[in-house]
Amino acid sequence: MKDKRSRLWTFLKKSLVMPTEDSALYLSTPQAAAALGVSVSTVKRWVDAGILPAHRTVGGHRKLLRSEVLALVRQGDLPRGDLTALTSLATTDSAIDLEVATDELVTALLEGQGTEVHALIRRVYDSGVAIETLADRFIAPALARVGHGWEIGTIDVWQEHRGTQLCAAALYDLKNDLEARAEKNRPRAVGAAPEGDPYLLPSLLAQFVLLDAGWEAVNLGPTTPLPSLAEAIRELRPRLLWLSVSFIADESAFLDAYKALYQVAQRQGVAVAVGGRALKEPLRSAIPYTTYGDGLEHLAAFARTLHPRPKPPRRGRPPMLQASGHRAPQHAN
Ligand code: B12
Repeated sequence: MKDKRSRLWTFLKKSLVMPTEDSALYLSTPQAAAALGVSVSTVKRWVDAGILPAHRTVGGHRKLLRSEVLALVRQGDLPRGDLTALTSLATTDSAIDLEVATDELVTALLEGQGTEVHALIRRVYDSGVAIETLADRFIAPALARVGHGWEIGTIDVWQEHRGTQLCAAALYDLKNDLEARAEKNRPRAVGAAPEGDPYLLPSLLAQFVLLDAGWEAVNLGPTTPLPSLAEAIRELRPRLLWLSVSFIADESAFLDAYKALYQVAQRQGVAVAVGGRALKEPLRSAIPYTTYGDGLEHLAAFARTLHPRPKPPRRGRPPMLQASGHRAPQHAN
């Protein structure tokens, strides 16, 4: 236990330490070139053209704010090279080991350590891990282990509730980052978990995956009556509906309500993405849908086919500029 704690603290100290030196905040042009997988002269050209925000040292060298470059890479506006150069601890640390991070998250969730949960989730996100990977390979496996604790009787239901709330609070903090990069005229998605399904995180994470993929994503959350979700489709006119189903109280009532909802979606040309632990065979083959996924990586891939992100600029050639000096958004809708 002591060993686990000390590993947790080493991990967290790295996350919580505020960088005081320039080297922790800024990238040199060779570091930025390695991170983006382009040549140093390309980085310099992009800086001079205003594509990459940069600052000058007293000696006149270009230096780039690490967090700004990371934000641009996340937006899909720049190529990805070796992303470890972009993490705030890149000078001393290598890429995140998701298995180690998951162990630490389980400990923090079971002990109810909100600050640690927050720091761990933030650190994984800041390392450049995609939201869908964070969901499928970090949060979901950590909670599966919390659920196992309940199954074997080492924890109680209140600890499951507390763990869920701690994850949700940390995730809401990332939402501001995702919303800050929202583009005008992005397509809309609406989603929820059905009536009687109390699970908060699956639908919340589906929303975040879609926000990160450039959608306006409206999450109606747990226990949403399906006729009301149909009303929301009529009113909000989304291009995509997601339904996350973790618990079904009455299967035949669910089937009837779901089929009515699907008809509304179909009439309005809305794609329907479904998933969640309760949609197992044979139920899944009894329902119509546009796409089904075991995980949110599948939802992200599907969302990208409906609304592709802009292509990264070709190596060595800067993209088109707006009058402001920033890259013109290339979304069609
Ligand atoms: C937290 C929790 C609860 C909390 C929920 C709190 C809340 N507000 O959310 C509470 C305490 C209410 C609860 C209650 C119960 N729970 Co519970 N719970 C969990 C726990 C620990 C975590 C669930 C979670 O949030 N996971 C995180 C999400 C992100 O992961 P996920 O659900 O796997 O979702 C992934 C995929 O399904 C998919 N996905 C999900 N939605 C969508 C949507 C789309 C479009 C796509 C493409 C993909 C997709 O991607 C996600 C990310 O990878 C799980 C353990 C586990 N293995 O998950 C047990 C678990 C689900 N619960 C279980 C049980 C038995 C119960 C109870 C019956 C008993 C109890 N524990 O009190 C009740 C039933 C209540 C009810 N009416 O359903 C069992 C279910 C066993 C089974 N055979 O199904 C589990 C597996 C625990 C266990 N190991 O036994 N639970």
